Amino acid sequence: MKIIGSYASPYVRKVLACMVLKGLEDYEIDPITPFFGGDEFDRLSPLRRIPVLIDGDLVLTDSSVICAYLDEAYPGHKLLPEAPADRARARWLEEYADTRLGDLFIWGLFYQKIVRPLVWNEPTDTKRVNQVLTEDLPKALDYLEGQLPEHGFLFGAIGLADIALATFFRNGEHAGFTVDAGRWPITASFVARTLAQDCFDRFLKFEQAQLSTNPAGRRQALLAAGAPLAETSVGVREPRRGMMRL
Ligand SMILES: N[C@@H](CCC(=O)N[C@@H](CS)C(=O)NCC(=O)O)C(=O)O
Repeated sequence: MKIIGSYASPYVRKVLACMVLKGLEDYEIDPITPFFGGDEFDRLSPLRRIPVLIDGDLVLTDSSVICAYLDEAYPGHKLLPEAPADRARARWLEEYADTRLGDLFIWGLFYQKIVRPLVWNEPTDTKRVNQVLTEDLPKALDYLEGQLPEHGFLFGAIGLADIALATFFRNGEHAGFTVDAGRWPITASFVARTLAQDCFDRFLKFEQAQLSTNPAGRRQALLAAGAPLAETSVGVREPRRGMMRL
């Protein structure tokens, strides 16, 4: 199996964590950021987004589609609970995470504080960051505080919904955000517990190698950290704008 996408992406991390739970550990990765994808990336990922999963002849994009495929195509740990109402709730929380937490943590914080200055040489939109930190994220955390379990995971054993939610908080951490445990104790402990699981923890060293190096030194740093890098890449040197947003 091949994954295209950076270890620093929450959606890539979600897929990799699900692969660990399914016991699918034999993979190679082309850890590009979407803005550095070339023409071949365009062909594989029509929305110019990561992750892409290549499994034999099958090429899939979108983390939710990929995780659903992995759960249906491969045996082992079930990513979704059995009961229809639980399955529906798990899918909703995955959708809430991908859409709303993605908007806040990725476009509102991580993109503003890390990608804009580094990739585009543009200043952080501090007004947007402040709006996220003071109004939008607190509202999302109020909602999660009423949804998450005080102990353990959402539906018994750890699964897709837990992973889909927790992954965004890792990007929050990379952008300097931590949950205020005094105000949102259930969410803070859920996030800490979930991110401490091996299916997340094992990738942290690759994320750090990815984020602490410039493009010239990145491949070497990732190899030194033990990342199973693909021999070839669909990456290019000059960044290209995505098609979904500016
Ligand atoms: N719904 C997609 C979202 C993927 C996504 O937005 N990935 C980001 C990287 S974290 C990306 O590729 N952004 C580039 C863009 O939207 O132009 C999924 O779940 O895979």
